[in-house]
Amino acid sequence: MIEPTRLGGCTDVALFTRYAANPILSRADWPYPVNSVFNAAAVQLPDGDTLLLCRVEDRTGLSHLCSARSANGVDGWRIDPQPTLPASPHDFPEEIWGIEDPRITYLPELEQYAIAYTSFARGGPGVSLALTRDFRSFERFGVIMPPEDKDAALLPRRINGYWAMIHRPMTTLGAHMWISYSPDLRHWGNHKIILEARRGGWWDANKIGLCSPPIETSKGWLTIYHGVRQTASGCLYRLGLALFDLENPEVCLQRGDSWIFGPEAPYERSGDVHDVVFPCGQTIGPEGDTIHLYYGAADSCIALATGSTRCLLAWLDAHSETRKSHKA
Ligand code: BMA
Repeated sequence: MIEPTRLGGCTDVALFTRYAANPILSRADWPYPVNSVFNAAAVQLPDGDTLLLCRVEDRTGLSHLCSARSANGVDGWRIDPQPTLPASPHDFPEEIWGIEDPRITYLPELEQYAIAYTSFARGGPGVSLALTRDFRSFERFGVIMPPEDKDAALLPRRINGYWAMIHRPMTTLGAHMWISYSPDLRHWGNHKIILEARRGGWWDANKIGLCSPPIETSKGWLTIYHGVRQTASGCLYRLGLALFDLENPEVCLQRGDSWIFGPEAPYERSGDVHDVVFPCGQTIGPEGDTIHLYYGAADSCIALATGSTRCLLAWLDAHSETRKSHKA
């Protein structure tokens, strides 16, 4: 668990610093022909390597997942020579149009990594789950949240005896973040809204969704989410912060009032889909504070930005809607 030791000395102007040599991975790096690589899950493996499980869109337009490993998490990526986790529509028809946007959570109780990802078929996007120990063989659970649902990640431990998963169903209520619980990772229930998209002119009006898996800190689950604003020239994807209670993650303790990161660099502003920053994973530095945030940029490449857990918590203290309703 990460302790916020010192809350002073943080700049609230730039909470994340882009890596100077961004993007760190793009289609030119791929060992087989692809259209784009983006929206990667991230995890630090026991041998110290950073593993990115990248969404790769091939030239059929459909996506699969492919691993890239690096000793420093920045360069020297070793990319699997073929798809690591291809869609498997024969056994899982909900994957007929591919699989997308994974999030990885290590589950110490099972000594396995849980990968929540979007499976895409005629009914729309749903949430599927797979477990793995090594990112080479996978136990696939199939679809665990039916369409339309996406942007899912598990919490790393049970809450009151149940696994917990944050996800984003589309309902008649809108595109809000929900939490659901399961005794066995297969059967999910007790669904509750935990954070709502705001309305009107807000930066996170229209749609919100979880980005990377929440970070466990002593103050709560520090959560980066994306907010979508529809404009006359398309959607703008930006990032915001919220903090949820450690033992009752249905309770939003704080929600930032403005976005903390948005498309500015050329590789974020222009690509297959303009004006998108979309993180699905992060690793935490050995000192327990530095966040290495891996994000898809403009649905075309993978970029890296670095921040501080301590500073994000300090910023939330200064800029959140604490004690106000988290609804707009
Ligand atoms: C979202 C997801 C992401 C994508 C983003 C922008 O709905 O599908 O995979 O990066 O749109 O196109």
